[in-house]
Amino acid sequence: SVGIRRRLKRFFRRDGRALIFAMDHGFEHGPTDFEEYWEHVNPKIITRKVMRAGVDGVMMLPGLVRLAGDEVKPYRGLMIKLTSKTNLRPKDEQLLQSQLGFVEDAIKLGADAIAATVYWGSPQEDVMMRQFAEIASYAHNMGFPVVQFAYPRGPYINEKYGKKEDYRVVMYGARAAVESGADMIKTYWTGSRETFTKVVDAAAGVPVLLSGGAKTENPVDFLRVVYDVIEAGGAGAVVGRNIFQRENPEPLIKALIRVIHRNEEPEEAAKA
Ligand code: FBP
Repeated sequence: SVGIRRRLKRFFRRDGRALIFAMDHGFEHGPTDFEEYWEHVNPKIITRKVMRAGVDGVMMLPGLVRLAGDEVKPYRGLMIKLTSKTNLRPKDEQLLQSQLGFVEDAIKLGADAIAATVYWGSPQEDVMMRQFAEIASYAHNMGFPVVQFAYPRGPYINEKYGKKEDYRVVMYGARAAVESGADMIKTYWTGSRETFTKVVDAAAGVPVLLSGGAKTENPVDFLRVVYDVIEAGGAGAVVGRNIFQRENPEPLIKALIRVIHRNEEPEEAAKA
């Protein structure tokens, strides 16, 4: 629909690419993720900083949007994620993300897109698939795009493929996201440009965004991954820890923007 297309454009520049700031870690990993630079546990402070540095959009759970949503500039994308899980349970019981909010409330909070996670390959895949279908159906009917965090995960994947970042399962997750109705996909780095190209191909034109991952000590290492994502045809990145675990995230954000929107080489972008 026109509504979906218009709202998608709030995230992407004319080049079809985006840098989105992610901050659902206080729920998903726990506040310890902010201990590297504790001031950033305050969503208003970090959101103000990342907006000033020039990110294209922000992703948060509903409660943080209520606290810090005013810091997201009105012409930038606001992605509200409606599923999560805590890190308080044993790892093998964390293979399900549950719904913690509703599309209607996210729309009232100003969402431009609605996000939900599916752990493809998890023993609880069925629950998340149905949850995603319900969220997507409601959002699409209201004219809102839906983002799927399409993460292959679970014991069978580890057993058969060795790791969840194997391109065969990452591209499978991306394809499942497309076929289940996602308008944007967020997924893992597969380790090489060649394999990530296959993920992008499997997504058949639906934008694929990189899920940032743990902070790299050397920012150039992270820029290199994002550079390869772009070269592979990816649409950009959704980045949390690499941004908020630095006291001053501005230089990295500016470098990421140069890599994503100007195709600059990582070393060059880091110097500027
Ligand atoms: P990062 O850039 O910090 O990896 O953030 C992206 C993200 O998907 C967050 O939205 C989420 O909280 C976290 O990663 C989940 O990571 P994992 O599932 O690996 O624990």
